[in-house]
Amino acid sequence: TLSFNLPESVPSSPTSSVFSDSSEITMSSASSRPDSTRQTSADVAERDYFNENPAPASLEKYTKQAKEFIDFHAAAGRRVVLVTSGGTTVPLERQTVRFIDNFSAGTRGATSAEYFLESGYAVIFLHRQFSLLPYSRHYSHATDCFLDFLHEGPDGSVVANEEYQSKMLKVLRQYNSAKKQNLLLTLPFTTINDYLFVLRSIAQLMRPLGPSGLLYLAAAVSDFFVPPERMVEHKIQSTNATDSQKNSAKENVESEETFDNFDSSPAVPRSKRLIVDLDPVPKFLKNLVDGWAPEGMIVSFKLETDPEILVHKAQYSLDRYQHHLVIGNLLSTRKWEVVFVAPGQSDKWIRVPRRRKTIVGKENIPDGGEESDRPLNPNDLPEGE
Ligand code: PAZ
Repeated sequence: TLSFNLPESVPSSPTSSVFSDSSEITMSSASSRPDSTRQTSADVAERDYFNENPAPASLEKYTKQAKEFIDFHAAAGRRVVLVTSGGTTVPLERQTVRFIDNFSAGTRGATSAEYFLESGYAVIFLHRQFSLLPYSRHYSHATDCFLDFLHEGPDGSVVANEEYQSKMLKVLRQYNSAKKQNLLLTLPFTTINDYLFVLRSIAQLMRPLGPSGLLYLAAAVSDFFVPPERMVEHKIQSTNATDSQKNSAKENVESEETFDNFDSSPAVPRSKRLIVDLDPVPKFLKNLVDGWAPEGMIVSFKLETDPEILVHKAQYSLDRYQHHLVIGNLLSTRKWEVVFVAPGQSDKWIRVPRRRKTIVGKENIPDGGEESDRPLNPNDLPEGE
């Protein structure tokens, strides 16, 4: 998680610096926006995707909640950040029994949201349902069960265990303070489709905020999905037990005919395998930068597993989408180090010692963190995480 050193007031010009001294990265509004009347391939992809895929049932409700939240904080001159967090699912069936998922627990997003609140932002937390949430994250996944933090007091009340009390009180106060001031709006999603619809809607609502609206895209978003025309209604079957009921003998062919040597498991007839055919999810970062929130400050994340390609991919993303900052991280070291890749800046690695558990900004580094121009070797890390 990164904590930003922020200016006291909402910036009035489209250029503002939200990073501290040597971590400073100047964020300026993307300069060369395309002519708004011209239809680009990104516009066509957007139109097609949002026409062909069903809007989630919650879209209207979330849009209304987000609008009220944004209007409320804009009127108070407060900066607003949209933090996206957690993984998106890719359903394989309309009545979904099976889906593809990814590793993300929402640690980055939930922790970052706390730092943004501490820095004076109002936070819209668009997160994967049941992933980590700001404040409760300290307890929800920290032991086998949150009840391990509690015991019964002599008078029959529920009491926090002695060793957790001071930290729990601090976290509880921060949480209550955020709630009381209406500074945190949490909106859950599950599928990639829910995520994209709500992201677009909120990003568009943030447009009037200009550069005091920050989009911090930490969610692990699927690159592939099953398009609606190829998605089956019911649970995919693994046997032909229902074929005779459903079909004539013609369709009830489950035989060696469909056997092939298509891949490395020819011992299993193709008809018995589940072959999943996915389309690419359109890359909507371009649409977000150019159309949904063109004056907003946009920070995206790039996750890789191969250290050799991380910075290149982050740079590629920045060149392609022309936004303000890409934060790169490797799966194996993401809790201890990240790299900042920003226009006109040299790449900057920020890391903390493993025991610290979060990546923070420079102010918080002195107890052991450091900055450098090269990544850690994941093999050098101590055992543990
Ligand atoms: O949720 P988490 O803390 O386990 O992981 C965070 C993260 C690695 C998903 C995030 O830092 C990130 O890189 N998000 C973008 C992933 C992507 O390239 O799509």
